[in-house]
Amino acid sequence: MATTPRSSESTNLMSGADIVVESLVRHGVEVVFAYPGGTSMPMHQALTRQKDKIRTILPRHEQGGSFAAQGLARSTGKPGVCMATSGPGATNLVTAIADAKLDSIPLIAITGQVPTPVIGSDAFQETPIIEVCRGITKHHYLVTDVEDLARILREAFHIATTGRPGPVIVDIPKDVQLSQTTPDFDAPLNLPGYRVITRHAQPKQLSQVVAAIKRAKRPVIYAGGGIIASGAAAELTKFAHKTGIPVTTTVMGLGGFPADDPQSLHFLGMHGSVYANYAVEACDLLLAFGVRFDDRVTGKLSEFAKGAKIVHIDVDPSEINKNKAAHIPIVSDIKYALAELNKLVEPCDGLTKWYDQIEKWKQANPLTYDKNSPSILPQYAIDVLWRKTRDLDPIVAVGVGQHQMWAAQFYKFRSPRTWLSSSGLGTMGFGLPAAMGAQAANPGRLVIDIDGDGSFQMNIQELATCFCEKLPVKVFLLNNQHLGMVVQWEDRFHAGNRAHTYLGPVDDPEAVGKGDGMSPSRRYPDIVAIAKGYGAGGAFIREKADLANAIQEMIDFPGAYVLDVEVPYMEHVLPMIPSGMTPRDIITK
Ligand SMILES: Cc1ncc(C[n+]2csc(CCOP(=O)(O)OP(=O)(O)O)c2C)c(N)n1
Ligand SMILES: [Mg+2]
Repeated sequence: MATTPRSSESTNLMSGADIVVESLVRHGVEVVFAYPGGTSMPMHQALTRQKDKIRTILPRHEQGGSFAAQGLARSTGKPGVCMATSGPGATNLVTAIADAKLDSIPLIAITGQVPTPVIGSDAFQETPIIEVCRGITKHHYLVTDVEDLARILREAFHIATTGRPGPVIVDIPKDVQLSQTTPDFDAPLNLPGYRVITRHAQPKQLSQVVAAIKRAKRPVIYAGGGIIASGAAAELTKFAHKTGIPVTTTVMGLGGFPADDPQSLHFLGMHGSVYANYAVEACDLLLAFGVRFDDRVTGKLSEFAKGAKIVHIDVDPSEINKNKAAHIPIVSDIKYALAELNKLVEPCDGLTKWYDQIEKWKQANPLTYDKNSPSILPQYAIDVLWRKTRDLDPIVAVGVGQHQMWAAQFYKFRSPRTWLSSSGLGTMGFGLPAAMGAQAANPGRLVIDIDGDGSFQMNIQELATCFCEKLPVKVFLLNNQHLGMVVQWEDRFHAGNRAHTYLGPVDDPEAVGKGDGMSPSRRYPDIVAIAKGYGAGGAFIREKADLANAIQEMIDFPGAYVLDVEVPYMEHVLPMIPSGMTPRDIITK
């Protein structure tokens, strides 16, 4: 098919850099997060030529840009695109690429590389980024010929977005960006080893599932990120309502089933609800949909759902029987499988006893906290935030740590793609840039980053991007002045010995565990001053009575805003099943 010339009026010749940008346009990319440097400048120049079609956002750190691309991808389901220069620019993308791999997020990372004649010579800003990323990408390319470029970018989008999604890195030497050719944007894909046979559950397999459901007395649905990735939340909800089977989700699956639905058991695993973990332990049928039996979910694998028949449906065949053998293994897109099952299943009868048991567990061990605490407990803060914002349909991003788990417990997510969490890799610093990317992709929507002070400070520089790019992200900072999650492990497993988990000056008593457990007398750093320095709004609160109004002010503020909430640091995320243990070892106090 003929292509539109961009670099030259009289011929179809285009530079490699223009081919890259034109490919992005043709794949429907509207926003890229790109930080320039010597070897990527031609692509930035090309981006300016298509600025009416693609918004280029300059993050303040490549890691921020790559997590912003993830925020876009996670909130929309479309592939996120980030770009960096060679060497340090490229290595700054590595964490977000690894993160996207573990959470199956479609991410296209485009890097500049030193010119092909000097590759391998330790040239200035040369790193073999493809070698670095080999084990953490779904696929990777070093483009050595401009003739391949248009096809490779097609392949990159195809691979990132089909089957089980994931990150693809495309490394493009500067001379390839500058070379000219007549591109064929419709060149056939050359992927002999990658065939997306649309994987569909077979009728025979589905009837096995239906039969298993009929026989079950204590069934549980264990639903994961696959539900979100395949857009199957509606099918899952219909399936659960039709059969009456209770649903627990993974952290990645939050929003895949409404948390305020009476059939919801909330999330399971290390910090999941007691009743979800007990239900999975006691169930006789485990319907594992779009999950990977991660160790944070299973604890001691051999004990996990020990007495249950396991149905495992996943699009990625390598997940089947990886950690846990399935009695009915099915390789299928979960949306398709659920839609087909919904035609076949009937209401399960005889679940009354099972629900009575679950209700007893719920009554005995609800997700709760000390409502009489004089200070703002982080759980309370999230509970109030949820009540004040739930009808505004916000997107919520989080950092990693206690605040993340409390957000998962107390913000009751109702719909997919409203919860953005670095789950598999657990990357601190994810929250603010992910929120920023979600905001860029969802203008006008309320986007909140529920963050911890440690995590927030890992990508705090993105406040500048939020201000300069007019992305009115709201940071709800649960500031305990500590690396709270590590403090919790110190308390539980190391007799409370503080080992570099206090975020204030080393001569403060808290640095050696001599604080009062509430809040250090001087707070560090001055978060509101930093926020204002970046041009954002900000306020500090420590009184319960001020919380609701402060949240309202945050929402009403026209731009980016940081609400610095003082929370005590002695609070632990409960329940907790210590690593490698079972629901019988659950800690609830
Ligand atoms: C990049 C990175 N470094 C270290 C860790 C280990 N880690 C997990 S949670 C945590 C503490 C997080 O502190 P903060 O963001 O303040 O959250 P809090 O637990 O206090 O709510 C640390 C250090 C991590 N997950 N990611
Ligand atoms: Mg903290």
